[in-house]
Amino acid sequence: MNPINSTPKQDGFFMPAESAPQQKVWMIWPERPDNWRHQSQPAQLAFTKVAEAISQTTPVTMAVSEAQFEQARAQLPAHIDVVRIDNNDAWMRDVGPSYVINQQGQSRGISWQFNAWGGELDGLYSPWDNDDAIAAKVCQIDNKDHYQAPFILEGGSIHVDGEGTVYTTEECLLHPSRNPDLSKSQIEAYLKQYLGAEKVIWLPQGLYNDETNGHIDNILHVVKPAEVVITDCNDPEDPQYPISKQAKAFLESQTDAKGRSIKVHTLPMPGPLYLTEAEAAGIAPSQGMKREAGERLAASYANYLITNKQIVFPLLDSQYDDQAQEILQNLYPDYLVTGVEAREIVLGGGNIHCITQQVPKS
Ligand code: KQY
Repeated sequence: MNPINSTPKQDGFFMPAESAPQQKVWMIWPERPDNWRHQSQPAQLAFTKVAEAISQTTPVTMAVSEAQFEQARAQLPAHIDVVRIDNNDAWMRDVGPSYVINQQGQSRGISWQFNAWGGELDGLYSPWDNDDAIAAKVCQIDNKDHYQAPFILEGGSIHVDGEGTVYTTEECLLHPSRNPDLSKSQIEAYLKQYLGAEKVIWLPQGLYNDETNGHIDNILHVVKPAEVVITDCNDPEDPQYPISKQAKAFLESQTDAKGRSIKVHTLPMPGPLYLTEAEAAGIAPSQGMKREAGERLAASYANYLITNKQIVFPLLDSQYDDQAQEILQNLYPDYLVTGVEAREIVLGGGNIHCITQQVPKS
């Protein structure tokens, strides 16, 4: 199917909140030896657990390379769909389509341009052509029309409230490795056109040492319109401390697309967590990704998925997991809140929100 030659806003489409009803969730089976240790087996188990957790409320489709197809089919429960799609890594949030809907309940995908979080300047791997092609393939498999956006963006660098507000970070979207030829106001205009939005809220920075250049989805999630939750930090000596304090103060100074003040909830910061010697030893080194023992992990409970009245959140630190669960259950009182062991996912540079992409019901 050819891309549509207009923008979602021109056609009356907008990106719905993640809490809107979903038809399914897409994921990608991990297999890169320079990102996932021990031939990706521990990561494959973690992804299997995430898929199983989501499938309690929402059907899951796993995209898998030809080489890994038999392995994935054998390991995943029969009710998880498995389809062959070539890939360069396993971050469906970033390489998959973001979806928009209209008032008639139709949905369409958006294929953003993808350059592996920074291309030749700052990217994590090369080539990335298979990843760049995934969004259009996913739309084709699901029989959805799609837009081809004329600029670089990863799905994890945006959050929306479904009522006209986009949340993003300057650190990522204004990074010279993304769209150096576009000004902030040009990027903002594109976001409004493609997400069908009216207002963009630019957080200065994302989580400390996040190799995506500070994706919003690793520091903040939208609970409901005019309510967000961010990762806090209580140690003034920690580099995350000023980032979290600035984020909270900044958000509280803003109003959303409908003019409402924004209420900011907080989640504890796990750890701080670091890559261990044993973990580093299991990863095949490569140029783009820093995987040295002692490296600070960009770990955050805010990197959770909302799917059909369920929250699937990462278990990262036994000292704080229960507290995170309780906070999320209070924020989403009528939701099933499911924690999944996610150390192996954070070792790859992201978490549950980053490895999933929801398709809205249409
Ligand atoms: O969205 C994400 N957080 C993806 C992280 C990619 C890291 C690649 N190693």
